[in-house]
Amino acid sequence: MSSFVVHTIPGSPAARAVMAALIEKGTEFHVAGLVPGAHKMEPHLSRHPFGKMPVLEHNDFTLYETQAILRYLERVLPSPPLIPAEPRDAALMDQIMGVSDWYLFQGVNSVIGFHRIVGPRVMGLTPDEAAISAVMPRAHVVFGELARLLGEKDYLASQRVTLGDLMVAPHMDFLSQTPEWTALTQDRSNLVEWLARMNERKCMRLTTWEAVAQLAKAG
Ligand SMILES: N[C@@H](CCC(=O)N[C@@H](CS)C(=O)NCC(=O)O)C(=O)O
Repeated sequence: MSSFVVHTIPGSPAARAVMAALIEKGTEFHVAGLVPGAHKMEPHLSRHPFGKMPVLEHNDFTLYETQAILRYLERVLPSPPLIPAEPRDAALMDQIMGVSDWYLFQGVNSVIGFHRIVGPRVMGLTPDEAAISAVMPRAHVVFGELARLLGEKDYLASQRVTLGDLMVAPHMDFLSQTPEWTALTQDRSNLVEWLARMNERKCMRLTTWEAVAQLAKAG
């Protein structure tokens, strides 16, 4: 029987994208929960030499890097499709996945999400307001571009949900819980509506931090 295992610390937006894809595909999976710090030690380093999450195990196959995992899931679980058939929509989805990795995650959510949510919740840290302020100009560029790409559509790359939405939504859900969200979404109400649309989907409802913590406990 086919089995999917996601290795992660609960709360990881990247792991949430992978679990969301599995849920969109209607496929069962297990969460192998890591405690903070365990991702920098064996046995996790043998799964992921860079000490990050998520890692997907599918039977005897182990894979890391969120984009690679998402595209692998699309190949082994083609239905329902999460990559548009139309070449330009597919290219826009790829572009959005790149924006998510390089601009939304790195330098925006890695700073705001860390200082506002992960640091205080996991490490008892106080938010570094100067670090947050410093990334706000970049965050506005990212939000402006995502709002432009979304336009009047229901989803970021096409009228149907794609891997691009599944990568971006977990980061945006983090940011929506911070005081910076109001300024970042001012005059970008399409992004607020899109996130509400995403958060109504089962794939987001079943992968909140708390829900994943429960799944990790259940093994
Ligand atoms: N490029 C990697 C990035 C993975 C990544 O940075 N994951 C975060 C959680 S969302 C992580 O492992 N953070 C812990 C750390 O960097 O020590 C991917 O797409 O999978």
